[in-house]
Amino acid sequence: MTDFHIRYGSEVADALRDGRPVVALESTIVSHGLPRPDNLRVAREIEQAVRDAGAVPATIGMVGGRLVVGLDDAELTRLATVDGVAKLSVRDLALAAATGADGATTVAATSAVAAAAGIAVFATGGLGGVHREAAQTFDESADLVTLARTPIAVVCAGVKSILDVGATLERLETLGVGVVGFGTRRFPGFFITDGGFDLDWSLESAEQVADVLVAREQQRVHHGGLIVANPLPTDEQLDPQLHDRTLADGLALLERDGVTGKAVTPYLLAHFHSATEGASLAVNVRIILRNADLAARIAVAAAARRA
Ligand code: PSU
Ligand code: MN
Repeated sequence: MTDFHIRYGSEVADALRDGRPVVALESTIVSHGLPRPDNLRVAREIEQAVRDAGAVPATIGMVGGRLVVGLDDAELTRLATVDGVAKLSVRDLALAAATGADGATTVAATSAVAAAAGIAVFATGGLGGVHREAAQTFDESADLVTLARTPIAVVCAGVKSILDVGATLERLETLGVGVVGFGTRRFPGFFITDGGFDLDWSLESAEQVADVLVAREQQRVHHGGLIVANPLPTDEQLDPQLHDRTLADGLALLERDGVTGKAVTPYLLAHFHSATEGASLAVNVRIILRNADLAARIAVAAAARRA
């Protein structure tokens, strides 16, 4: 019989067995979110940032139909460089496995797989959310509903301003997903420090975030996710005026080219990267590296509390 079980990288398997800190990483930002050839370099840098902070990176993806937690360098290279890598949400995982596909996991799929693997912390750039035309299109990322039922802490820089940020926060509240600002009470806007909305909760240290994870485990009441919103310092954000201009142009191009559905996020990201001549890419990379570092520190603190 064909074996579709999750395959673990050996380093990840050892760390999970020994209760050492592990941080899950997604592959959609590598295959669809960042331009080649920078994507492979950045993918490796993200893993290194996790290691530098004392945790083991577990990049998750699908290679030839096999779901892998802890891609090795050859597998990472394959997902970063070959054409036709599918963008996989949770609902696609079994379909892609049965058809032997190469696939990159979104925040939704990565969260679900990581939680199934017993990994409690996940670092990414930005979350998917409610799209601006959602009142007509119903386009809301499966990231939201998946986090409602998945016990994982996702470190991100909020949601991109290409989305309807206010509506996304409302949906997170409805869905029962915890949201906390790291060192801030303002929800970050990915490329920009301040996404324009207040948060109810703020924490100042990785140890405090780890306490939230422990509290949830001990209370056994809330079984959903926690979004740890980690803003860029203002001096590292994309120039807000450049950001607003680029966004307005990108939304107009989206309309002109008739781009819809799951192609919207990659399309707008590519537009930002080309229209800002790399400035948004540099900011995007900084976001991910900072989030990888914070996620690793949270995983380290959580492992120490469980020991
Ligand atoms: N945010 C980024 N880069 C990305 C994504 C989000 O900065 O590449 C990806 C993530 O994998 C996220 C997905 O889960 O886009 C959301 O896509 P959709 O809106 O189709 O659910
Ligand atoms: Mn969508």
